[in-house]
Amino acid sequence: MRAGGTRRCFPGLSAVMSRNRIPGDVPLPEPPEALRRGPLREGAFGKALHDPRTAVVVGRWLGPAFAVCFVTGLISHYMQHQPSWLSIPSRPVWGYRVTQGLHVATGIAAIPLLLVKLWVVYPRLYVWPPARSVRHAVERLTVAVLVAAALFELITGLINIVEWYPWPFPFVPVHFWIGWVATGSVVLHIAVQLPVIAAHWRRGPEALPAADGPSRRGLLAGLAASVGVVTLATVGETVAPLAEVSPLAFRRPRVGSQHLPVNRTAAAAGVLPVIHDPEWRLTVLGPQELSLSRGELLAMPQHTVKLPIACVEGWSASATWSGVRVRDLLDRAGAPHDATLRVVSLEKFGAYAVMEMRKEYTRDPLTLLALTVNGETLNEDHGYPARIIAPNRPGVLQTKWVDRMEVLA
Ligand SMILES: Nc1nc2c(c(=O)[nH]1)N[C@H]1C(S)=C(S)[C@@H](COP(=O)(O)O)O[C@H]1N2
Ligand SMILES: [Mo]
Repeated sequence: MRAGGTRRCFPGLSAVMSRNRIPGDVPLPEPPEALRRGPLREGAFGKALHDPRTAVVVGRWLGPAFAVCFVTGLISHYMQHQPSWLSIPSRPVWGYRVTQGLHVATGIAAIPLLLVKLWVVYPRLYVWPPARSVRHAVERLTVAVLVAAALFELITGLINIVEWYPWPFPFVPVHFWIGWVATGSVVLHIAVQLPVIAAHWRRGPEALPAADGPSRRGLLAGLAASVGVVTLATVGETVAPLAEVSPLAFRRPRVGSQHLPVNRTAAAAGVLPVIHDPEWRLTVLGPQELSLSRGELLAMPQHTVKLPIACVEGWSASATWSGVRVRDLLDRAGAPHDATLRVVSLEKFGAYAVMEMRKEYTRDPLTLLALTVNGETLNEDHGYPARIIAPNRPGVLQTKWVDRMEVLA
C-alpha cells in the first residue's frame, strides 16, 4: 500500500499538492485492479518527459502563443464589429494585416504546442482517486474545459482558414465566445498551478536523465522544429516572399485573377449579370444626392494607392488600386465632416453586402472607391464596377460591387 497517495506520475507535483491534501492526511484508496495492472499502471508512462518541468517548459511557449492569439483575435473582432465607444484609427495601413497574420500564425503554432503539452500531462488523466478534494475536482474540471475550448478554437480556426464551414452554428460569435472561455480557463489554470510553475520554472535538480525515451532537450528541439515547419508551411499566405516555401498556404498573395486572390466570386455572390448592367450608376445619398456613371467617376480626380486586402481567414495581399477618394464623393454630396457612411453592395444577401465606416476611414486620403486594380479595370470577381479599399481594414469590410453609399446622420 502506498503511503498517503504519493503514487503520482508527477513526483514534484504531488509534493507541492500535498500541502493541499485532505486534512488528517487520510490514506487514499487503492485504484481499481484495471488501473494497477493495465497500460495505465504506475510507471507505465515513463518518468522523463511526463513530468512537471517539461509541462512547465512547454507551457512557457504555449502561454504566450495563446495570449497573442487571444489579443489579436479581440482586435480582429472589434475591428469587424466596431462598438460605438471605440474609435479605430485608419493607420498604420498594415495594422490589420499584421495583427490578423499573427492571429493565424500563433493559432497554427499553438497546435503542435498543445498536442505536446497534452502528451506530457496525459498520465494525469488517470490519477486515482479521480477527485481527491473539492479543490482537486474544480481544478480538473477547469482543465477539462480548457482542453475542450482550446481544441475547439484551434480546430474551428484551422478549418476556417480553408474556407470550410461544416458546422451548424455561425463561426464568428461562437469562435469569439469560446475564445473567452479558453482564455478564462487558461488564466485559472495558471493561477491554480502557480506553485508548480514556480517550483519548476528554473531547471532543477529533479531533471531526470531520460533512460526510457528521448531527452527533454530532444523533445523540445523537435517541438521547436515542428512549430517552425508549420509556421513556414503556412505563413506564405500573408508574407509574399515566403509563398514559395509555404506548400500548405491555402491562398498565395500574388495568385489569383489580376494577381490577387479572390475570396468570393461574382458568381458565388449572385451578382451576375447585374454588375454588367451598362446603366449602372453609383448613388450617393446625402444632403445632395449624386448619381454617377462609371465614366463620370473616371472623370473625377483619380488617386492611386498601394494597400493590402487582409482577409480574416488569414491570407493577405498587397495591390495597387486607383479610383476616386471617398472623401471627395462625400464632399460633393455635402456630407458633414464627421458623417458615418453606409456602403451597400449590389449583392442582395450575404454577410458582407452592407458595411459602415466612420470618419477615421472616410476622411483618410487613402480610402478609395476603387475602379482599377494592378493597372487593370477591376474584373467581376474583384468588385466591378466599383469597390471600397481602405487602409487598416479587415477584408470583409472592403465591399465589392458597390451600388449605393448613404451618408448617415
Ligand atoms: N459585397 C461583397 N464584398 C466583399 C465580400 C463579399 O462576400 N461580398 N467578401 C469580402 C472578403 S471576405 C474579402 S477578404 C475581400 C476579398 O477581396 P478580393 O476577392 O477582391 O480579393 O472582399 C470583401 N468584399
Ligand atoms: Mo475575407
